[in-house]
Amino acid sequence: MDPVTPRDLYGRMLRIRLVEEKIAELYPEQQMRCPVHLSIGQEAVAVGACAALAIKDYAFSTHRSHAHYLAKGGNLKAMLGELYGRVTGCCLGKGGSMHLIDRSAGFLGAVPIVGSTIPIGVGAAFGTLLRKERRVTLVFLGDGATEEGVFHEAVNFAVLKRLPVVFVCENNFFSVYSSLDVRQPPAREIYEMARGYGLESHQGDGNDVEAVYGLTKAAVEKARTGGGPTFLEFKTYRWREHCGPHYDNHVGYRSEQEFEEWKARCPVTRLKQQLLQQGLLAQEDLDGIEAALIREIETAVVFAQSSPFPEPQLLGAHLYAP
Ligand SMILES: Cc1ncc(C[n+]2csc(CCOP(=O)(O)OP(=O)(O)O)c2C)c(N)n1
Repeated sequence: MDPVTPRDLYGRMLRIRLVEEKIAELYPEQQMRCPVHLSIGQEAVAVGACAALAIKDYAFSTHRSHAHYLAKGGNLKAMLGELYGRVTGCCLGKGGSMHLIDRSAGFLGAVPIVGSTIPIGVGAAFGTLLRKERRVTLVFLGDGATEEGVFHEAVNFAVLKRLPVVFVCENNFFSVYSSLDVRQPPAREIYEMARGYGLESHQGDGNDVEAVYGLTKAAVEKARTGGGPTFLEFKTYRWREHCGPHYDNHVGYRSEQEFEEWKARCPVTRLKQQLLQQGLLAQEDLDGIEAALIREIETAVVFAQSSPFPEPQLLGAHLYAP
């Protein structure tokens, strides 16, 4: 694996931010007909965690999949093609935003059913162990997914079989409009609950990409050398509405003050300021990185928008394994 620099981490986070802001800008045109769950504000978890993986390692995601897919190296054109429902999409345009997959990048998939990729990821890890591959599987999940039965069954099995899995829980405090206070006991931290299953478990700052990278790297190395699974909880915050391109603070499920406090801790701006202060990058470098990303995204959008829709006969294809 190549060494990862703070500059890389910054570029990867900014790329995801700009891609999702572009999606938010274009979504009201109603050409993307699938629901979209944006990770704007949460980029550090996706980037820090995936930077600790090798390409051959596996990652699994959720309904909020764009950042995970891109951070693992998923193809941007195929992602946007999928959101536009075009045949050039990673699921031939039949899946949409919540069914991203790029096997060449080890991104084995996202599924909209909350919690459902946790057992799929654990199963994939079991397969790598049986085949004696030195691959690590990383499973992204939300705080809400820890309330699903499959979470508990899958974590137990991973511990029992000492599987090479890293569970990365993005705790953004909400399941749609329901805060953690109305869903889980107040004095219980998610990572402590997971620890009860007998696996190493840590909590970290999900808006600090280097902290995420450090904790995940240690967990990945442990998994690769037969040390078994680790659970990591990263607290972070989603800026936009649960599903869609807009802001929804007016609905009343969270306060404007809370939102502003988290926005002030933007993971992208935070690393940018650090890079400038430490003299690792100058403003011209930052401008250059951003301009190149904007060009890449514009090209990918044009590619997706000008791709054909799938032919009707493709509708029934790929439903069953050959
Ligand atoms: C089994 C199941 N129950 C309910 C839903 C509806 N739903 C979609 S996303 C979501 C919230 C999940 O919250 P969390 O796992 O914390 O992820 P976040 O949206 O915060 O990223 C819910 C309840 C679903 N897709 N699947």
